[in-house]
Amino acid sequence: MIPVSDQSKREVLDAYRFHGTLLSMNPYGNGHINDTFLLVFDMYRMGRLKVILQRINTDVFQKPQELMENIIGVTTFLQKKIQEAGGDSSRETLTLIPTAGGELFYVDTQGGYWRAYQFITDSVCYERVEKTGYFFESARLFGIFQRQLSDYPIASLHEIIPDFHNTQVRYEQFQKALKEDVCGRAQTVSSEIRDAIAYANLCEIFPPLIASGELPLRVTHNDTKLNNLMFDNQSGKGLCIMDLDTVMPGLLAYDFGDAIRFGANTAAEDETDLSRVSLDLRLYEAYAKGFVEGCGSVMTERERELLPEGALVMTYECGLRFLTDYLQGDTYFKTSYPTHNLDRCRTQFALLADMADKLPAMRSF
Ligand code: ADP
Ligand code: GN1
Ligand code: MG
Repeated sequence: MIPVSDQSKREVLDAYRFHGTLLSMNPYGNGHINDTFLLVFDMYRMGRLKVILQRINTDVFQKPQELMENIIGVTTFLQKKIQEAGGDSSRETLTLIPTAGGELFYVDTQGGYWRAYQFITDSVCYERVEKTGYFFESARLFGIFQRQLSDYPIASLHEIIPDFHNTQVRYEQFQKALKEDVCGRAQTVSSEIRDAIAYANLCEIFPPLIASGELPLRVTHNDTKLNNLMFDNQSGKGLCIMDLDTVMPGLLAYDFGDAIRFGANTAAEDETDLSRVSLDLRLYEAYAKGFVEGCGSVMTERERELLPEGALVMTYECGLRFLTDYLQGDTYFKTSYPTHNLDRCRTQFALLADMADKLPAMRSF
């Protein structure tokens, strides 16, 4: 993606014609994909108002109109459900802000796609699990999200990134990147390549279960990192699920597994001291309880049994994706330094090795 230019910023601000005086517009959050900005406005006697403005990553999301159709569909559906349940839909789900012309996204003259969301007020987003109770809460909320979307018209969703969690396809993409080795990096990552090959049998777990109908495809989030949800400041309860770009048909095990991969790791996703990386079984158990409780009767017995496998497969797949991106010259994930993707890959494979040892314990919960 080309960097966001001042010209684009001016255009998008013109298009939205937000009320109030703009006090600041700064890059915000730690997402790996979109360009996110926090805008703060002085609303005269009414204090300050925050807005999230995002430029969609169109290298990753090549059909941004379809992406926005999904998001409009899902947020409208959730708003209705939340209101019917007596909730506050402006805090419990995302609300798109229209442009002055009434559109829910804006295309600048450089072809950049922009959208604006109301900032979720009185809430906090965590990059790491600070208390076990928060992790339980995040799981419960992702489970409730599942339940809320259980009657969403699945066929109306565009498959925004085909094969997003098709680990077999991710493996093929890794093999292709390895063969092409466009940056000449393959020779420096032989140990990671060995790991990628050694765990490749994980690719085979889910496809037959989907094909046989043993596991149903549901409307899943597919990117359930802890920093994709907000907690209420006052109660500490899970409040709002964000980053709806990858809402697509998927498995419950994917949503469960990706959250474990990120949140139940005793170290950060890009930790360089691998001795600090492991699966925290207490956090695993808390998440499993919260997710089962949140999903309620939506989750089948077979889906529950296969949650631990979801954690292994999602961790493996993410490691593969970081390695593939490293081999391809860091074109997909945002990185802060040259070996960032490699460091991320290493943590995922280290975590995976620990998960493989702890699989019996994970299954016992
Ligand atoms: P990415 O796809 O790049 O991960 P996200 O949609 O997850 O982008 O946004 C990045 C970060 O911005 C989130 O982790 C969160 O901290 C913050 N954020 C996004 N939307 C909102 C919102 N409506 N209110 C408050 N914070 C938000
Ligand atoms: C990306 O957008 P973000 O930072 O929430 C990625 C996820 C990965 C994750 C790894 C659309 O999530 O699939 O699991 O990075 N999102 C996309 O941290 O590829
Ligand atoms: Mg995100």
